[in-house]
Amino acid sequence: MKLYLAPGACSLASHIALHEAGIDFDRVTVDLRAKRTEEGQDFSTINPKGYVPTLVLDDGSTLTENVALLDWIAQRSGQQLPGGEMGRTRLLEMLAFISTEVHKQFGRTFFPTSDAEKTAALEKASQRLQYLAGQMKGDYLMGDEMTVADAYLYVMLRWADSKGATVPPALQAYRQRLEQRPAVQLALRHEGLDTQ
Ligand SMILES: N[C@@H](CCC(=O)N[C@@H](CS)C(=O)NCC(=O)O)C(=O)O
Repeated sequence: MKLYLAPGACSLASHIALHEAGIDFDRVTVDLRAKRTEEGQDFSTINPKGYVPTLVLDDGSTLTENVALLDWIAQRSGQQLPGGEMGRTRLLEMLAFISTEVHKQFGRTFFPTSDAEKTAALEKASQRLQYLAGQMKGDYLMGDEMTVADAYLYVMLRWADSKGATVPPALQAYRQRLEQRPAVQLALRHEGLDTQ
């Protein structure tokens, strides 16, 4: 199995979740501007959408979209998902919120058409982080155990810091807790990142 990633990009969420799950995989770094892999391949031949994360499974099939990869990792490992009859549904609800309501706002700050657009996006992202801080159910977003949603939110918190969104104190402490985890440290090391 191969995970195509770019350092510090949203693919870091699946990278962390795969390590948390103890799943064996190879990593391939993609230059997102040139759309080439470190192996010299034209990335569009691997994922015509042109973005990471992309997971090529052992049967050669390709899986894309953060929500799908994170759900697949949770289902495959039977870990990092909340329990109970509604566990998976609640997980998908959380992943969809992070993807479409938080990630999307940060996406607008990477290539804003104006300062006003960037400010508006950061304001929305800050509001949504505030909402998530109020949703925390324990040490992690969905309870006392880490789920794949935490891996995704962790990446959003890194972006929030680098872009200047407001991160509530509860989420700052939560980020530090996540950074104590060996799987998070390993993924950061592999991507050449630190905890700042
Ligand atoms: N809808 C996709 C979006 C993924 C995405 O935004 N990936 C970014 C990195 S965080 C990317 O590869 N951008 C390069 C591009 O779109 O050309 C998902 O949720 O997986």
